[in-house]
Amino acid sequence: RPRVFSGIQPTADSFHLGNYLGAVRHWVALQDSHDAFYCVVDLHAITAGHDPKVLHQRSRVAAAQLLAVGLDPERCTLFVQSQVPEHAQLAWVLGCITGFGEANRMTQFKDKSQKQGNERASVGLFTYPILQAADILLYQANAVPVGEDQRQHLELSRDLAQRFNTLFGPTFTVPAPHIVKSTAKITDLQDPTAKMSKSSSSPNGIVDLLEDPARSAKKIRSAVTDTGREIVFDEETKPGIANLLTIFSALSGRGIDDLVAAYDGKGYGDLKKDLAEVVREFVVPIQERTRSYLDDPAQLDKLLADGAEKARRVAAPTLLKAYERVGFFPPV
Ligand code: AQP
Repeated sequence: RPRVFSGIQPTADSFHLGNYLGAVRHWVALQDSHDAFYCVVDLHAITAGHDPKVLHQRSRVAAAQLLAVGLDPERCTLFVQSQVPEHAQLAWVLGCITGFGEANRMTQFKDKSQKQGNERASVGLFTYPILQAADILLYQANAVPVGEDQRQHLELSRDLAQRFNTLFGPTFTVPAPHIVKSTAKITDLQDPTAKMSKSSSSPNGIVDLLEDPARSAKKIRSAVTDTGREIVFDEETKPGIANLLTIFSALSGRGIDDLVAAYDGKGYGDLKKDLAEVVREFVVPIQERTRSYLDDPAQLDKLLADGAEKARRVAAPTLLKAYERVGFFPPV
């Protein structure tokens, strides 16, 4: 079976609809057709400053949410990145074949470092995409389900795989992005031209999976739309309505055309009210399941440790091969 790998950062108390619709929903779907490895990337989560206790808890909550939305440890390998040391080990090697200018062209680094102030941005934030390449290449992944914002990082992973293979001999599978266009960029409810983002959206721009659905309803009601009245799907002229229709369609399984026809003659208020209800129905069971996983942290930690052991069975031989290729001694 082809292999997939993807990761998500435990940088907030909850995932948002962008994370779910852009990426995690596809992780769930790919479990049956692929040999799937999914990771809570806590090494990535410390690149912009963090509180250790908060990070630890967020990693657990992230894992619990992934299980709650449908990842099944019997059908995929779910683990926390820091329990598999090979990620950091391979990242060093890949960093040494990455050009400084090449890394400097990553737009996510430019955006995030600008926001933090260039002097304060960490070297870890700069090398983040190299660690991400290591994450993917360690598992010889054929495909990587992510949102549109990760396309450039994926391109770097491909370049590094090809470069390593050329320099030192065939070692890594060259991974392809798996980006599902219709939901690849869920936008901020308050700024429908920007992506919904844990770190840069305002709280009112994000719908979190674990928040009170009454709160989500309020945010959806106050989502920025245009001054028109007609419900049509047009990302250029009506990005706010297009975003609400995209979310509605993805969560309900109804086609966009079907929704547009159903709301013919109705107003934005009706659409928003019904979408809030769809969101509520979707998140309530997820919240219940998340809570039940978190009720037994020992069991959850055990499940993650088992996942890490399974992951290492693939990661360790890949690292060994890469070490041999570059002339290192094997890990003892
Ligand atoms: N708005 C989005 N639409 C579609 N997909 C999205 N993803 C994130 N935002 C959207 C996808 O979610 C996966 C996990 O994201 P991440 O935790 O690695 O961080 P990110 O991509 O940087 O997402 P955020 O929410 O913007 O977090 P911060 O602000 O912490 O950086 C990825 O596959 C991503 O594409």
